[in-house]
Parts: sequence; structure tokens; C-alpha cells
Amino acid sequence: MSEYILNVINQVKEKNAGEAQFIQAVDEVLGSIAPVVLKHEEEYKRLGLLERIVEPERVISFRVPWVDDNGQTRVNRGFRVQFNGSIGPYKGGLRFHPTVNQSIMKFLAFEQIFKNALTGFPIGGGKGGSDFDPKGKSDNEIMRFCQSFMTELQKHIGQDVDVPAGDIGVGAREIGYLFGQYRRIKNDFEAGVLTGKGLVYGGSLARKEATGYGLVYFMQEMLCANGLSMQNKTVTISGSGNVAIYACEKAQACGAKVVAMSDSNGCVYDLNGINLDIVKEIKEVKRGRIREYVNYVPEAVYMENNAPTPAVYTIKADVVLPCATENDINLETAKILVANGLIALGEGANMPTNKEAIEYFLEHGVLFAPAKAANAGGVAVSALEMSQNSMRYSWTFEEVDKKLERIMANIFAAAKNAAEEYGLGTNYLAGANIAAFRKIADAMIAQGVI
Ligand code: NDP
Ligand code: 2IT
Repeated sequence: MSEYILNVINQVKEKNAGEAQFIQAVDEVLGSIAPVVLKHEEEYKRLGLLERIVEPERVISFRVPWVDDNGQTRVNRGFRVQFNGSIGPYKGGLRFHPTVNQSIMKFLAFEQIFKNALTGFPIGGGKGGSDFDPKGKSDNEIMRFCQSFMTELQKHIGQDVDVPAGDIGVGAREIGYLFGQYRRIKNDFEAGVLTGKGLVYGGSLARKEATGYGLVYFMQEMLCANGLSMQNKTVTISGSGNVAIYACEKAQACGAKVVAMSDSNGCVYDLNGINLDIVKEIKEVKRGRIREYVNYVPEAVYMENNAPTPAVYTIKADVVLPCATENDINLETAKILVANGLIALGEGANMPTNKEAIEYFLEHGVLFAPAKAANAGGVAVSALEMSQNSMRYSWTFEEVDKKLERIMANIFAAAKNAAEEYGLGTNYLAGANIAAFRKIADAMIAQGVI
């Protein structure tokens, strides 16, 4: 390990005390790029490269007041972290969830820098959101919240400045309200200012499916490179939101059997294979809970979460796709998964696996597909949406899907090649971090000390 890296990690811990998720994300990235840093240590030190890469270019925090259906004024906190714009306009999703705070925003924006670099598109790293809880809110409350949020956010974004999209709690409905308010304030149809838009006003076909499909394309590449495939594998998926649903759809299309999906309360286990139409009906149409699945399929079992291990991870599976939230899998959970015969794990969520669990997986020969590579399909198709908006043209579903498949194969190749170049075997986490870091470092060095 390089002393320079250790010093920077210590500085980050001191300067960002209390920001546990941000420190964790920095530690994971910097902890795995030592082979590159050691080669250029004097230059990087002189240029303060690592000190700059861990400091956001800008953190914006703002008040979001709105009035609920009872006439009561509520106040939430909004954020946009514009972390690194060296390879393009800041790009990254918006998360609406009660746990949102500055640490989570900074970890997500930091991860996004490297993920976006891996896509091959000219997009920098950013993230935003609010501690607003969309659960149980009426459609009108969601609209008023989105309008208030955008009234402030619009000062800081633009199609060549910063381009938000969805994340947890932000889907097509929210993007629609956000886009409407932006257009109204700016009096300008600036289609490329947000991605994940509805298809009738500038959205891209296959954006909704992109993260989940991309995750399975990446898994196919990784399994294939190791003489395996998704065919006939038993799969469990955490979450039942956007990423989880389309990961399930593509896994099933590849001949895998998905036996469980979850939400934050618990999971459903269906030995005959999850009926995805029912999950879509519950989650996309009714905005209900996954436990309702057993009302449609009485043979299925609902398992309530019993801390510390979420129920979905107690089920035997060859392939596990965590698609819910961060730090879902700790060492204890990792041990259960390995004891149950886990072959491969693909991170659809951002940072769902903590450091000890990752180390345990790597030590036990589990093929590990790291988030910033494996879930990059969503932001990659967002970049394709920006391209289509610039051209005032749209590609067919098949065209976008084909491009996505190629992009995911390229990302896997970049992670694999970097891992091999540095003698890291199948450590695709280190490979992805190294491949992305080299690109960001080159761009930052070329642009001088800014
Ligand atoms: P959605 O809001 O559509 O779905 C989120 C899912 O995760 C729900 O099933 C939700 O359950 C569950 N979940 C959320 N928070 C928690 C929690 N604290 N504990 C347990 N379960 C939880 O979000 P997405 O599918 O878009 O996002 C899922 C993950 O994928 C996130 O980590 C996100 O950052 C990442 N991601 C998303 C991309 C995208 O394009 N949307 C792109 C790349 C990564 P419940 O309803 O009970 O809250
Ligand atoms: O984490 C992510 O990559 C996203 N939520 C998608 C970001 C985007 O700009 O499409």
C-alpha cells in the first residue's frame, strides 16, 4: 500500500468525520488503486491529485418547503453534489428517501465519477436528492414537492452543466414533474437537462430497463469469461424497484430461475420462479408491498425481515443480485451466502456490499461484479438519451438495447484487462477502479490545478 494513499484516506476521515458512507466509498476506491498510484506517486503528490479527487467541486444544500394535503407546511432538505466535472457535465441520479444526508449524497456522487468514466461517455460525476419520503404521499403532494425542489435546483443544472436522473424514490412520475417545473421556469424546452424522461417528451426507449438489463449483461460476460453462464442458475434479488424488476426480467430471459425478490420489510420466495407480471402490477401500478405477492400466488412464502440478515439472503442461490440499497450485505450475511453455495454476486445497487463482505467473497472464489461497473447500464443509456435529445431523433428499443449490451461488454473487458495487467486475477473491483481512475487522473492532470 502507498503511504500517500494512506495519508489521503486519513485526511478524508478527519475532514469528513461523521460521513461514514462517504469515507467507506473513498476507502474502497483508493484502497484498490495502489498499483497505479505507486507508479506515479511523486507526480500525483506534487499535483495533489488524490487530495483533489476526494474533494467535491461543489456541494449544494437547500431548503425545500411544500404544503401537504392537510394544508400543513413541511420542510425537507435538498442536495446536489457536483463532485467531478473533468470528463463532462456532472451526471447522476436524484434519490428521495428519508435516510438521505450529505454523507450518502457524497458517497453516491463519488462512486458516480468512476462509474461514468467506465461507460466511455463524456459525463462527470454528481448526485442529488432529498430526505423527503415519498411513501404514503398523494400524487399531488409528490408534484408539489417536486416543483419546490426544482425551483431551487434549476439554478444549478443545465444540459451542459449538470444532468440529473432517477434513483431510489425517483422514477418517471417524479422526473415528469421535475421536468415540467424546469421548463416552466426557464421557458425553454431543454430536453437534455434531465434523463429518464417519459417517451412522449424526449425519453429514451430502454432507459427504464437499462440498469437491470445491463447488470445481467455484465453478469453474462463475467460468467462466460469463467466458463459459466446464467442458464439454469437459481437467482435471488434484493429489492423490487426499477433495477430489481428489470434485472429479474433479463435473468429470466437468459434461462435463470429467480426464486425471491424483496422490499425493506421482507421477501417473497416462490420455488416455481417469480411471476414478474405480478411484481410489476404490485410495484409499478399499485405502488404496494412485496408481501401482497402471496395474495396472487398462494404457494409462495412471505418472509419478514429478521435482523441482522435480511430474509432474502437466507435463501439458497447460485447467483445473488442485490438491487435495493447500500450496506445490505455484511460479513455475517456473506458467510451465509457462501455456505449456501454462492457462485457469483452482481451489485445492481450502489455499494450494497461492505468491505469485509467483499473480502470474504474474493477469498472464497465468489465472482464479484462491482456496482460501478455492473450497474453502469442505467447511466450509459442516460447518456444515450442525451445524445438522442441533441440529435432531435430517437433510436428503436432494439438499437438502444444492442448499444447497451456492447457497452456492458466493454466495461467488463476494461475491468478484466486492468485486473490482469496488474496481476489481480479475477478481482474485477480493483480492475474497474483502476480503469476508471486512470481516465479521471489523465483528464484532471491535462486540465491543470483546478
Ligand atoms: P426504487 O426506488 O425503484 O426501488 C428501491 C428498492 O429498494 C425498493 O424495493 C425498496 O423497498 C428497496 N429499498 C430501498 N431502501 C431500502 C432500505 N433502506 N432497506 C431495504 N430495502 C430498501 O430504486 P431503484 O431500483 O432505482 O434503485 C435501487 C438501487 O439501485 C439503489 O442503490 C440505486 O442507487 C441503484 N441504482 C439505480 C439506478 C437507476 O437507474 N435507477 C442506476 C444504478 C444504480 P421499499 O419500497 O420497502 O423502500
Ligand atoms: O446510480 C446511478 O447510476 C443512477 N441512479 C443513474 C444515474 C443517471 O444519470 O442515469
